[in-house]
Amino acid sequence: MAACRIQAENDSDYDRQRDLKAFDDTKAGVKGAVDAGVTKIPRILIQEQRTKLDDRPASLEPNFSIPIIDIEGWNEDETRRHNIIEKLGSACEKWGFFQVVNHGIPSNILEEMIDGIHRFHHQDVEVKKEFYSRDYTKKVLYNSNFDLYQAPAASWRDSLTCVMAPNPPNHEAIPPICRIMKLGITLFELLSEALGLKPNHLKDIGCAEGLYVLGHSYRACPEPELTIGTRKHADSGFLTLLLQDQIGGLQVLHENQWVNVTPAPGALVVNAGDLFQASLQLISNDKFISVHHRVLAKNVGPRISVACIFRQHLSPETLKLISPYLVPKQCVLNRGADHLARVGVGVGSSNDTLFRVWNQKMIVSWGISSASILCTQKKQMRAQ
Ligand SMILES: O=C(O)CCC(=O)C(=O)O
Repeated sequence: MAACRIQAENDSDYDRQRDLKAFDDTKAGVKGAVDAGVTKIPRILIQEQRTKLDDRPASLEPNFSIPIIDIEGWNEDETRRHNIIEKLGSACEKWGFFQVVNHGIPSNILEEMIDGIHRFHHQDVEVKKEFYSRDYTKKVLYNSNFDLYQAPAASWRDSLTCVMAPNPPNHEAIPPICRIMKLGITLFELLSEALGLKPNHLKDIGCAEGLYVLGHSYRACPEPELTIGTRKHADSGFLTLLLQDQIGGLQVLHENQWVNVTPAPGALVVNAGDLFQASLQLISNDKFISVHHRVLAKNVGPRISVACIFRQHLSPETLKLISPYLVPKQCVLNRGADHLARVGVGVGSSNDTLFRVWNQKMIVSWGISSASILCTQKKQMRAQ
């Protein structure tokens, strides 16, 4: 049935750009389509190019589940701290993902975060339209699919985006986010130690300075098998702390199998991003991995999640230098060594695929794209 619909829609005169623009112009996102009563999902949201891996069901193997790590008392007793550091290190090495419980953020704050995002998405479209934008220099904006015009298929998801640090948007401080930053700093401290570094190392190289928050809403979908909530990707930043409600749908790619990240009450899901893996490469010899994950569309919802991503936002005033770094050859080929020299990055060949940064400087916004390419190469190598 699903295959028939995809085939029938494979006609050559289909004007996808027109449909994308019409969808974007509603400024109402996926919720708008649901409110309009769609029973068949719009074509722009159909995942036509699926691979066998995309369709593989989640692993039922009982040993395959994301580690849940209790960090209560991490700062109270040396043995306990050591134990926690070992567990965090091992989770980042084997999975690139873990869930953290007893992290000190009260459950009512977590519930309030979920409710706040739900309330935002649930508002009248006329109110939300004010925020609808694709201008990513804005600190607060809402849209459906940040990559709507680039992705092979749109995802069944609307998102509110807020750049919370540095320089939070100009209104009252938001306490839950302050707590997320505090927890992030704690994790960076423990993860530094897990790598045998000084506790402040990751904080000192700037990992905890930028915070980018995405509040997603995944509506109940009439044809979940034809689309996806969030397509397979790895995060571009250093570390992501994700709060999800109890509906589920998040899956992690582990040993070539999709594994459900089953919601655990009060837990935050944590994963290392591309920038983390790449910037630690020289120090940790690829110990911590940034792995692919995705969110399935479901026929129940709305599912709400809040992704708090530690990374610099791409605005000039927040550019930051980090070092040392490796630049993938492809980036050098794409951008040109002259361009790199102009932005202060020297390159020289170290082997066939990687170019080492000579003057040990890297601009993070540049780093995000090169880190992604570097990590994609690594992921491909791991999959072979
Ligand atoms: O909604 C989720 O559970 C995951 C979202 C995600 O992967 C992202 O925002 O990058």
